[in-house]
Amino acid sequence: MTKRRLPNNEVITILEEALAAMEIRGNNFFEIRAYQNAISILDNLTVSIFDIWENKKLREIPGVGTTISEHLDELFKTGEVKKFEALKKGLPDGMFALIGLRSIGAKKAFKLAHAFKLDSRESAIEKLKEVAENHKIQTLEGFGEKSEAQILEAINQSKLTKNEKPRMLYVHAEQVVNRIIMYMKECEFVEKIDALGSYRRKNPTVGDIDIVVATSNFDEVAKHFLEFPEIAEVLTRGEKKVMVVLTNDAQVDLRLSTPQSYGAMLQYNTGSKQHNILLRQYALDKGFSLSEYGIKRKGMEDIKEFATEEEFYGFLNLEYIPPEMRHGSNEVDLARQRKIPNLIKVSDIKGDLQSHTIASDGLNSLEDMIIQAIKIGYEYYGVTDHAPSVQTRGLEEVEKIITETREQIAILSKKYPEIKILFGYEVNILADATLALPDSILKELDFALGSIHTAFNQSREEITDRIIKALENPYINYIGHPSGRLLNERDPVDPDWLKVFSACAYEGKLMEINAQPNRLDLPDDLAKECVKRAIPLVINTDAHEKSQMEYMKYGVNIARRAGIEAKDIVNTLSFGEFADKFKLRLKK
Ligand code: DGT
Ligand code: CA
Ligand code: CA
Ligand code: ZN
Repeated sequence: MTKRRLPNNEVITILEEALAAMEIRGNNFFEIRAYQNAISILDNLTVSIFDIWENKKLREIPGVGTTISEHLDELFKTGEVKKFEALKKGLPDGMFALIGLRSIGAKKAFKLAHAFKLDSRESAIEKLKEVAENHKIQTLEGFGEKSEAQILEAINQSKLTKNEKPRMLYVHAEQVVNRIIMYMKECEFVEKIDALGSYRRKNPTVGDIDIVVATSNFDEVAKHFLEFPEIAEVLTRGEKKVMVVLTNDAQVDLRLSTPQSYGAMLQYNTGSKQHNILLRQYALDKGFSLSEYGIKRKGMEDIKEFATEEEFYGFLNLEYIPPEMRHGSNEVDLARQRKIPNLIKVSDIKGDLQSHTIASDGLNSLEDMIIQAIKIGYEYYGVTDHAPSVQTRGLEEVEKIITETREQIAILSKKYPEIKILFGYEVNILADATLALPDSILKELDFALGSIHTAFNQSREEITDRIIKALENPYINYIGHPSGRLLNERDPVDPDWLKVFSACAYEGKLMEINAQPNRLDLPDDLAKECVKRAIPLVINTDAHEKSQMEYMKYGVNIARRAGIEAKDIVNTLSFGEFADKFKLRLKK
């Protein structure tokens, strides 16, 4: 086989299958754990694992030891890993299609695939569904009626949520969650209520909405929930759990908990699944087993309950881990060492450095935007309309627009002395890697950002070159929405991020976290890479109308998911320090 640039998800699948095979073969406990850790960490990367390998930096990733990095080396060089192939040899192929299903681990997948001769990945789930519906699973040794029902539910659920429906944007989930919570609070038996899962972890997109209620009257709360006017279909109704689909097609899982064990319920259902796996391993080493009801000492009957999550983590001798950090990467280690970062908050933000007005494609006047920035309490505000085109308007005309905007800003600065108004432009990085404005114009501005808005499907080399050339221009302060992704619409561009970030650090430039809910760009893992390299970040709303200046919180969510503190974000600094780090060129 020839060398091929494997995408991360394929690398993860290969490792996951090897891990499953090891579990069946009964490999040594420490080896299995090392794989689980490595998978968990690699699964959180957007930076290409292949690129890291090519740059000989695999060993620098925490959790990737010598053995695993050697196997990856073999994988990238030859297209396969001999040891993995040997491990999988003789195992029914269909089992590998089953391990993604909820509640099915490697051992169950193997038993099922073996018993029902699931030899092909393609048909394994379909066939399993058939035997479950014909009640053949419950007759298998080690399986019962209950696990058969669970398997069927897992199959149906994986179809409902993961394959057929697009994931909701976080903002849309937020609106649904707010309506549900408001409605549920009308019921007197609801003592506490929270939305958990990916929503609580502030994932940019949400599959289904998980709601948990603390109550002493399960029955009344479930009844009240079933009368929620937006319900279109009830999928299941159990004593402690109700699953429904709403008229807008969102699936909602409601779980009920006693107030005294609410903390464990919160913890379990917040996830992520990978975080729970790591936490369970950590607890196991201390002789504890975890569940949604509490913590048990191994071998004992008594369960210790926790009303709050803080107590739950505290009992395990861990610092509290904010939900946004529960990726299943190194957060349990950090909590053990009491090194959980003090995550940035939206109230730390002192200015917004990307926004548009009626001068380009925005809906409000510059003055309206400034008034909004003052209302929010900002110390500084940067207006960054799309730069007027020199090609269509001519140089002289563009000069004139800049002079007029300057005059307008001077007047508004006098009128609103409580805020510093900064003049920038969003400048297109063209397909040939040049900028849409000449340097003679760019240098008239207080600052500028370079953005890619066209030719997204160029080759990796071309995209890399475009971003780096923009960073090399002395008048560009930062790159706007660097990956260009539009959630559910357009994939991110795929430059060599390691090269891009090296150039960014070398030039002393910044990267943006764009807070538009369908962008959230840089994504959290790339933002984390920047902080590692001491590249300052700026979080901007890219508001196209004044109400969108409230989007800042969505950008802050991404920074929190990246484990970022206020000090790493330039627009948390007071104006003097900000101007310095942002390399503002104040023109009068
Ligand atoms: P989503 O809905 O696809 O956006 O992602 P989540 O994280 O909300 O996943 P979901 O709704 O399937 O489950 C909610 C949480 O419940 C999840 O984050 C962790 C926990 N959980 C779900 N399935 C499992 C599992 O098989 N094992 C463990 N340990 N925890 C699970
Ligand atoms: Ca969910
Ligand atoms: Ca769920
Ligand atoms: Zn833009």
